[in-house]
Amino acid sequence: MAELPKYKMYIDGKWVEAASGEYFESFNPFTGKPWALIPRGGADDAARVAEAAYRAGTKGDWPKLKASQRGALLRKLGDLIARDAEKLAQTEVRDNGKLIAEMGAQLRYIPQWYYYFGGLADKIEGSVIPTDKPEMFNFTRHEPLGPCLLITAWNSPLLLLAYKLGPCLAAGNTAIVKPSEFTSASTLEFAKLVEEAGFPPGVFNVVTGFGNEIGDPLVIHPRVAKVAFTGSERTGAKVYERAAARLKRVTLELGGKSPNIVFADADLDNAMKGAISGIFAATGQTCVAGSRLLVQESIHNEFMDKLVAFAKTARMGDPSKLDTQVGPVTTPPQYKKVLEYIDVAKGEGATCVMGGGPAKRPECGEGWFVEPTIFTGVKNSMRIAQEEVFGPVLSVIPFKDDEDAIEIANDVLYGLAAGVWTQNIRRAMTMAERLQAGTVWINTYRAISYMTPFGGFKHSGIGRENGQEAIRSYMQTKAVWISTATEVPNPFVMR
Ligand code: TXE
Repeated sequence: MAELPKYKMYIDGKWVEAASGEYFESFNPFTGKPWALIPRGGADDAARVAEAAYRAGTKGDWPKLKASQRGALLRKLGDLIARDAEKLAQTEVRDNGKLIAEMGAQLRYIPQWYYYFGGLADKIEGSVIPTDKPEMFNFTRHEPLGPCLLITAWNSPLLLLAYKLGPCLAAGNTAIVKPSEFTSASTLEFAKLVEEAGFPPGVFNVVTGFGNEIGDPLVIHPRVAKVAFTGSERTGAKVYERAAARLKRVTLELGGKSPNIVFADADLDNAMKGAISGIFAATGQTCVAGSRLLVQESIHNEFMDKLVAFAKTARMGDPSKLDTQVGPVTTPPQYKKVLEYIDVAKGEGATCVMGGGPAKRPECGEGWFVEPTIFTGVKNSMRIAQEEVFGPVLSVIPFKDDEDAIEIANDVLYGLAAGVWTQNIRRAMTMAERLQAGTVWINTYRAISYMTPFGGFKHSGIGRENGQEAIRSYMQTKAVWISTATEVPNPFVMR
């Protein structure tokens, strides 16, 4: 068998192997076979990259750059991503099995993050405070935090990175990126573009490996000032705890169990497409998946007939083909988890009206495919209604009226997103106000933008990414006092 291509990590402007010299395999979810070798970083690599990122943030060219020069570098990086969007998208598809149609669109959109935050870099202004102290000039500066650890998940590696890296570098920090061990290749390809854009060495670094081997040593490393994390609730809580003990800044973007609510007065054809895009797009592997479909009782049967008929037409198969609609699940543990949840739902007494197991179709080859699955008769107290599956499994829960919908929708630990389908503006506005979620979509689903804050209520996370407020979470405020008095007054009394 031909030897697999070997990737290198990017530390301090150099392409390096792990200190151990070890590699691990990255798999293609469509073929189920390994296609690349990724360096297996560990504690020594963590120490090395943390020092490099600290050095680059305190000495050398980066801290000397003006904010507009940082912005120009980010915009140049945006241009390079636009140039190589297709190639990067193909790498992501090979690694995470998501559709080329979806990853291509994402990659063509990602440059906007670097243009937007590049533009924001030189618009971060402090203020002059008309202090009540006599003979005193008082102003504020907004300064970077230092090395930021950006930990990403496997579902959309470069998009999740853009959420973090744009504001991180615009604010003048340095970055250490730790992509998921399942999908490291696209971030390593991306590092080549950062190098080409001309960022000084050590400003942007990528290390690869497993969470407990290189992720944790970085989370607790004294040089790391902030951790920005996207992943599971469980790992997020661990990262939070480990970082809190060392008083680090943390932002967390975790999972969800988002309600997608269809009222009887909705345009039912549109609502049906919204339900599909909420759960079967990206094979359900998205943090905002509308995995709890709440349908008003009076239209339940009519709506379900429409939904099932449409869902049955979904084309499964090779994610690198443009007309494929449902691809494989990204990882073997995820495949196992999704199938286990299907069994849990059956055991709990939910009715499986579609799918309900592995997809053994010829077009699915040896890949990790699960049939698009729909359960009706789900009670909100069931595990299948409360826990994140992160796969193509939809739980349908009937509701009576507006109050009932709100109660069911909010009765969950998560609060990342919610969808509402109605033609009544008063109802839409009430829902927007009362749903406990960081994002509420009315008559649409899965819309995101670099301009719009994104993040979770409750267990879905801490802090917000995207939009102008994101940059503040990568900065700290310093107050500067300058005395214009000719004499220092009584030194024993506070001024
Ligand atoms: O996530 P993890 P996994 C959910 C989804 C899925 C589950 C598991 O429900 O089934 O998470 O996925 C790094 N210190 N989401 O196992 O473990 C790890 O290497 C520091 C929701 O991939 O949370 C990877 O880079 N880092 C999610 C990242 O954390 C550690 C998207 C995420 O891994 C670490 C993906 C440690 N101790 C999965 N342990 C979303 N919010 O969209 C692991 N990591």
